[in-house]
Amino acid sequence: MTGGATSIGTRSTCRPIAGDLERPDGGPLPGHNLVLVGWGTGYYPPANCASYYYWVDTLSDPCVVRNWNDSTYYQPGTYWFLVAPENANGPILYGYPCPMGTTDLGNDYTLTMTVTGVQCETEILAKPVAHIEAESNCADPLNYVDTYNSGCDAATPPGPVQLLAFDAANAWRGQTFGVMDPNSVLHRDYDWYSLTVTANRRFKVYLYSDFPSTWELWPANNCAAGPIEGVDVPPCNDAGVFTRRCYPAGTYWLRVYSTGGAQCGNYYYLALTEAGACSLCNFAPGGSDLDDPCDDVNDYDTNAGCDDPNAPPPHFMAFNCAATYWGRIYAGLITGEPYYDPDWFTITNTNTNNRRLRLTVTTEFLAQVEVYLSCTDYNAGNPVAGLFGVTPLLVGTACPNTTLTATTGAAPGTVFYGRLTCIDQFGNLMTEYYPCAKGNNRWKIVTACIV
Ligand SMILES: [Ca+2]
Ligand SMILES: [Ca+2]
Ligand SMILES: [Ca+2]
Ligand SMILES: [Ca+2]
Repeated sequence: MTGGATSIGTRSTCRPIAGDLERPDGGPLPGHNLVLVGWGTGYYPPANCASYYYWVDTLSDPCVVRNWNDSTYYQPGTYWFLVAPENANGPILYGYPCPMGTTDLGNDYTLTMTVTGVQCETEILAKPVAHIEAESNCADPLNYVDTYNSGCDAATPPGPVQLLAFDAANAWRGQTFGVMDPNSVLHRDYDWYSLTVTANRRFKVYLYSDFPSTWELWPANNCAAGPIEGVDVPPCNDAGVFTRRCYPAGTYWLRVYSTGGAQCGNYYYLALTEAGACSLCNFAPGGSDLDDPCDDVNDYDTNAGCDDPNAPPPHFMAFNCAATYWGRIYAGLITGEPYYDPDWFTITNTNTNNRRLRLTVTTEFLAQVEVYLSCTDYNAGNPVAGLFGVTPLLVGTACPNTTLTATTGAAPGTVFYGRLTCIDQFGNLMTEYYPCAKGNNRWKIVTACIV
């Protein structure tokens, strides 16, 4: 792919349709709707035809121009796309034959791809830094043995970590790589740093990289513990991101790596900025402790609501109009696959007059809260006015919290469908870093139906 708009697809050779319904590797087609499907080789998404790695899957009606925008960042590499006839019921195997003599029954299409370049290496290299990472790793990245800043990724952990002091004057410039081997295993360079806070602090991790990157905070010298928190940062994000947590005095380790593929030698800038005093989130449960088990072993979920109608009933937690409830979410990996726990609830206006729903939400994590009048409205992205928001992250905030109030009253008998999920600092749904075993996953909702 290169920048700019390119017409990459027109029907150039008419073949029997059954012959067109093949994946590049000859494997079976996915069992869901598509007209355009993509796979990647060389870099993320990897050359793996498993359904997990599809990143295009969009259906178009005849003679309707369908636009599709992808937020994935692609490193240089080769990517495959498949165009196939299909409708909402699945592949169309008959009905669009090749032109017969002068009769054309209509099987042409045009596909245009526009690629927007993202590049900030020049800007990263222009930033003043105090330290330049002395790690040379491009001679043979697939077999690189990191003895420089390998931390908990060392062959025998813990390996070395580099000191990262606060403020931009102590910034680092690093380099990394994320390279796929012939077996589609991504090999990465992990860079570990050590930081110390002398009192309760929340701070920004300023990771400005020329590739999608991730930072994680770990307890120092405790590789078995795993990360305390982490976030995926888009490339060329020239800004810091506040930690979700308030960190008590102590030493922590910071791990930086490419979220997906990255060309060997790609640069990043790393600094810790805007450290501020903060209060720990001492969550105070109250009201009804719901039977909302945190289950990241089997993903057993009885309140998956509109997200998963195949989950065990009853699908929603039934809340009253004026009460307090608390429960738990999780976001983590189950047998290696990312999962999350949406918590859905219903509230019925049982009053005899119109009422506005008000929700006061307190969480140990960053939450998104949204309310709909039906699952159809949820699928259409049409929340109740005033009832869509997040528990925001502020430097001094103890536990994230917010109050959302509907802008207009709802008639007696109206049923509200509410959803609470865990998000990151960019507002993205989280599927990592909140496994059940580590806690910090409780929420509390105070409901009210007001005039
Ligand atoms: Ca490095
Ligand atoms: Ca390294
Ligand atoms: Ca839950
Ligand atoms: Ca749930």
